[in-house]
Amino acid sequence: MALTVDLVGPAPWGFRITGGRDFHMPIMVTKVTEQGKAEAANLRPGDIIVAINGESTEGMLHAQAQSKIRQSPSPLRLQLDRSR
Ligand code: LEU
Repeated sequence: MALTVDLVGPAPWGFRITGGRDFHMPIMVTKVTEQGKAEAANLRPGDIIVAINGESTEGMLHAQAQSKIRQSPSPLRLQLDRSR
């Protein structure tokens, strides 16, 4: 299922990611901190991040995705693909 979440900042947002072009894997949420901003926005481990503030993550290196998330203004808008 495709969905969009808006995280109310500022950073830190309270989640971790894995993947990226350099890992030949999609950018995926691995950990959501309890009572953090990501949890408040209902971000979940396993969510695939398809776009960051409207920019497709396809072809993004891991460090590039991290940097865009860290430096995002508020809100941080993530387009997600959630399998369950
Ligand atoms: N750990 C960072 C934070 O919670 C996000 C990461 C994807 C750069 O702000």
